[in-house]
Amino acid sequence: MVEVEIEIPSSHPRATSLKIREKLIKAYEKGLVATAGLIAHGRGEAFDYLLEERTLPFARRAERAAVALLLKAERKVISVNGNAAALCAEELVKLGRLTGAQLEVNLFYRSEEREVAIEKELKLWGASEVLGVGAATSIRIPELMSWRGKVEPRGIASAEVVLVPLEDGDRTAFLRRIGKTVLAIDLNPFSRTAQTASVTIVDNIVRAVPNMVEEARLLSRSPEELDRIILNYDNMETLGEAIGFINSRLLQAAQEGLRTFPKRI
Ligand code: PTJ
Repeated sequence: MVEVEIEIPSSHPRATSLKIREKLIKAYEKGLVATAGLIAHGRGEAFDYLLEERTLPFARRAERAAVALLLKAERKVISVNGNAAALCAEELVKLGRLTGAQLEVNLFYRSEEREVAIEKELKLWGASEVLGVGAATSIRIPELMSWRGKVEPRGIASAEVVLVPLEDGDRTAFLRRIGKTVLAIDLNPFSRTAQTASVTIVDNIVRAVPNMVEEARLLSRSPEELDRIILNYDNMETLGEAIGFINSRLLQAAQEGLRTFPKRI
């Protein structure tokens, strides 16, 4: 099927959201994104809509805590799937460089072609090494039924801290059970990933990762801050605030009528 490319004028009220969709579709056509990745994005969009499509204070706090944990850890990995590579490869590479974290391709819908396409994309943005590609993923975590169980010994298998941007359910709980600190980026605060991560960033990956890059620049200049940030962080509070925000937004809409909900439309 041949589809017509559309020009999105910046004056369009949904321009940012539409441009993100276009980016994802292009990456899908290049073989980076799984078909289900397009559906997953739609679920994320629905939550982002309720979160006013902006980084809320609880998300910024989680982003700062996640970066502090990355900076403190000796062995840390940023797990990269198709959607993450499509939406913020450049920023993920920067975050890896600033925090010393390795990048590892880890896919639910694994195929050699997608592994290589994602590796190529990350290298295009300056990654010197990308783990998790081809035969290097020699360890199979038996408790994880999906292809996500295929990991690299030098990477996720031995990391203390793993950042999982945009993820399906099982892996986070398992990684926590075996003692790893898991940092998740997930717009859905009800998801199993969000509920089981050590730090849950309820924010769109397209805002969260650039914010984390900014935090990494700031915090690497004040390492004495890291312990305090980590100690004061409470993930249950973050999840409570995220759900509370959605709840109050819906309540307001119910009380005042749809005219005020959402304000941007
Ligand atoms: O590339 P692969 O093969 O590893 O597959 C990746 C997908 C995303 C298809 C796979 O992990 C999957 O099926 O994920 P789920 O179960 O749909 O979960 C994705 C979660 O990410 C959902 O909770 C969404 O709300 C959330 N999400 C979607 N888009 C974004 C997001 N969170 C942050 N930023 C987004 N842009």
